[in-house]
Amino acid sequence: MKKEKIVLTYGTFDMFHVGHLRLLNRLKNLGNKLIVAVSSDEFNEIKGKKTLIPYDQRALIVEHIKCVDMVIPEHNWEQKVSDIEKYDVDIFAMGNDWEGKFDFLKEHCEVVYLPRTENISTTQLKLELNKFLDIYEK
Ligand code: C2G
Repeated sequence: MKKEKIVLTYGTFDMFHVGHLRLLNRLKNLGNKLIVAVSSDEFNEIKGKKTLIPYDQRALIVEHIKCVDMVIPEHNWEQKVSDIEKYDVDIFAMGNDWEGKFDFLKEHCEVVYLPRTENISTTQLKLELNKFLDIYEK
């Protein structure tokens, strides 16, 4: 029986948007099982990232994306090697804003960085929302 090709990625996925979706779809196409580690609220504090949407809702949305097979929590920077071993991961992959940052994982599995989707980010969405509120909700 041919082993499934398992892909693993990590992220906050706050205010889920098409940049996240396009990444996850491309990641799934690298193999045939996609595991997504969603950053916990506590870990986002450590990352210095303020999230709008709490972990349980961010994880639930990602879990229901068609190309996602499993969601696990991301609690810290250090869990990646044990996750790769625990889930028998073949490919660790991230958007290329992380280019090179996780090359140390190459001794455990393939490491792939894919181009980010241009002109969309959670930060940009927040800025646009503020402009929208200023104009229409004053
Ligand atoms: N992404 C993308 N295109 C965008 C925005 C994000 O491809 N326009 C990708 C990022 O490159 C990342 C993933 O979507 O691979 C999730 O992005 P974030 O939620 O911003 O995750 P991040 O804060 O980078 O957390 O241990 C790794 C960290 O948890 C990654």
